Amino acid sequence: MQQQQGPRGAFILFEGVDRCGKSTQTSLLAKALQSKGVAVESWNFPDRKNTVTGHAINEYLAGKQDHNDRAIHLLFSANRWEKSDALLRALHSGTSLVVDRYAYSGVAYSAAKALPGMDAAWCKAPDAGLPAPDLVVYLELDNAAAAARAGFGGERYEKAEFQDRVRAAFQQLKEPSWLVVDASQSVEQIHEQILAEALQVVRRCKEGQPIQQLWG
Ligand code: Z5A
Ligand code: MG
Repeated sequence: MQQQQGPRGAFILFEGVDRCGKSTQTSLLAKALQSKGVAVESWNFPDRKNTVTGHAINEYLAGKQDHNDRAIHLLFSANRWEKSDALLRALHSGTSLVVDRYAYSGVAYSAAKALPGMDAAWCKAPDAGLPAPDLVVYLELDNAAAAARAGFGGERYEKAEFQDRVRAAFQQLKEPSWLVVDASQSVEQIHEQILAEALQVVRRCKEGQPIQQLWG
């Protein structure tokens, strides 16, 4: 993987269980950074539209197509690898990326299935070497608060009991560097906490902080 020095954009990632507010905060942060003159794009994973794997993933999540559990895990990972060159190009061109879900969701949702031979170490392996985010914002929301939000859709993983296991899997993945935010606060309160940290990360990346690799 190409490693360049010099000014670059920042890779800021939102993770968390369903309905914790990732898409809401991704969009707010991208707009706020843009209004402060930062070149920024918002991305989300899985990319269901612009990739070879996206159609298969979409059919799987919609429950229209079944897949072997290891195979679908590898497809989600391949979906990230498919976008990794474009992701690096964007960062090196000076564009910051605000990203909704990435490899941590990949591990958490697959490990939550608790299948023999598919522990977190197995789940992490195919994503090793991907560009690592410069900041992971984890939106923490408990069961009761999540349940009070707009209802689940009809997708495969949108079941309360499964979401509990996903939450537990995220707890295992948490790293000390993550910005953990109480997602039961108001949209604006959450946004303000994240914006301050994001601006510092954007500054450090502009100063040439090197891009790391997962799970290095
Ligand atoms: N998946 C996987 O298995 N493996 C992988 O590698 C990857 C993903 C990358 C993708 O779903 C699915 O793929 C997901 C994981 C799996 N499976 N599930 N389940 P997605 O990301 O496309 O899901 P989504 O439709 O965007 O839903 P979400 O991510 O669960 O929601 P969210 O983005 O976190 O929340 P939101 O849409 O911003 O907000 C939800 C609602 O709450 C909405 O009505 C908001 O207006 C409201 N909201 C937001 N913030 C607040 C606050 N602060 N207070 C009150 N209400 C709020
Ligand atoms: Mg979302």
